Amino acid sequence: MKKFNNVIVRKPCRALVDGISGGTYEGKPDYEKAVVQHAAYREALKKCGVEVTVLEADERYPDSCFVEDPALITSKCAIITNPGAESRKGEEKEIIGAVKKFFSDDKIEFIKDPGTLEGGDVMMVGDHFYVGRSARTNEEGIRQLTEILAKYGMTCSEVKLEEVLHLKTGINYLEDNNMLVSGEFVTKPDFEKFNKVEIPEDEAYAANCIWMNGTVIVPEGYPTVLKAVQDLGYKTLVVDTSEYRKVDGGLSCLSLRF
Ligand code: CIR
Repeated sequence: MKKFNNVIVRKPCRALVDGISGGTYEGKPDYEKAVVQHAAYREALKKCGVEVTVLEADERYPDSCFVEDPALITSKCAIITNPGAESRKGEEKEIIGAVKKFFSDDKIEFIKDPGTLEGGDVMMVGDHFYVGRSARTNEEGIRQLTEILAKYGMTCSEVKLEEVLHLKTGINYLEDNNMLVSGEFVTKPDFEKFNKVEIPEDEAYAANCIWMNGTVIVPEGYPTVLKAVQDLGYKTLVVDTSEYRKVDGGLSCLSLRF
């Protein structure tokens, strides 16, 4: 079975209240609550048998706790991305140090201007990567990613996004051919071959669950999704992400898993 051994996270900063929000969810994050929720998230990850590397909060970047976006880590190489959102540009430089603890320089690749790409737009299914073309990830970013992956014997296909912020806002792979799908992804032909579990609209946020070594971490407050995941035979852990949701962040956004 596939196994993740490591996870990188970054603690939320006080500036999280100024994180980018598309306005889908009401309110501003409560920093103190976000801190408590982050600690619970780290504990849940540890229960799944991984070593958790914790980076300190970085007040210069309100969204910097969403470490999934400035890097993409595969089994063969790490790719430092180039965030498309103005206020997130620079986060990629701050993640390199942590990535270097796990990868030698010749296995660290970079997405460069004019290409932009955020890790939330990339979904790994074995050695194939689905990449969402979004407001954050452009054609050139996808071209560079495709070239990098090919160098390591891996493949990539583009998915056009119409409604969501990032690809993984609406679709997540749980291994074993199982995929959680919501909204625009329910009918996309790209994912026909998978066992798609359709997420009801009022629980769309919970399409962003994470598979961690046989256990699936599900956000708190989504009973239909929790039951659907349990019915697939997975052990589950529930983590409250209410403060991150206010700035469009989900469970996957908060970590790099490899
Ligand atoms: C942003 O808009 O960039 C953050 N407020 C949320 C990032 C969520 N990340 C993700 O989906 N991978």
